[in-house]
Amino acid sequence: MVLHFQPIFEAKSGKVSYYEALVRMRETDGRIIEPAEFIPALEMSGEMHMLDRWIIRLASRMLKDHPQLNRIAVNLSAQAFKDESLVPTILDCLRETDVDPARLTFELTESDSLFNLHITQRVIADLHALGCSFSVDDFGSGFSSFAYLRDLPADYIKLDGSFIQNLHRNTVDQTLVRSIIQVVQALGKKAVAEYVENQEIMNILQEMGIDYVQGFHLGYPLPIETLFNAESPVEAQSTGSA
Ligand code: G
Ligand code: MN
Repeated sequence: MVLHFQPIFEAKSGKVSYYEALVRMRETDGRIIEPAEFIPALEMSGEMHMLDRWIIRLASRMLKDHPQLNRIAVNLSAQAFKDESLVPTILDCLRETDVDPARLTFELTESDSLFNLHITQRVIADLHALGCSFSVDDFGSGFSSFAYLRDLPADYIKLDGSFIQNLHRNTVDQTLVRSIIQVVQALGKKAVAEYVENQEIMNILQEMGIDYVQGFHLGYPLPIETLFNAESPVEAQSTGSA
């Protein structure tokens, strides 16, 4: 297992704000396998929390060894949130590495967040008490209502990529995304867009006042060895206009 890091940019300044840690499996022949191919098996066998723990430990070590990583968003599974040892594990990793908790954000998908809202609310409160932040992933893909969004003390809401991918040619998506951004910001949270795949999408999102952007147009997920060599400034991000 390896972690790849994909940059997430602050839309206004065009600067990298943080990185999402994405887990990959590396075959002995060097072939990279995407999580969709191995996570379902881990979930079915009830071993997903082992991976969650491994990722938290490795992410903390990476933060310690690579100050340039600034902050990392780590994806957690629904199982992790039901696991009583999650918060102690995080605390343990942070203590061991002496990393500032503010450098860790935890992401949970919308559907997993809402599966048991009370547990999620409690874990978010615990994470906040440690000094970490929390992000809802794939927002809009499930069945959540605005009431859930209001009651979830998340710091970041990441809009599902399916709303973003065709933003430049779908006016319905434009209307939805604009209103989600408004609601998210009215609730005092930050709006993040994933799957920004071209400059047209980027321009539309900037005009809508998005807070953070992520996607293949801006930066691919890369192993730490190549991450900082490959990064180049992204066109028109800093201008804030089309
Ligand atoms: O659905 P979810 O948010 O979990 O998707 C994360 C995956 O999406 C990662 O494995 C990453 O490689 C991939 N990804 C990241 N940026 C883009 C993008 O711009 N377009 C597409 N199609 N996939 C992306
Ligand atoms: Mn994610």
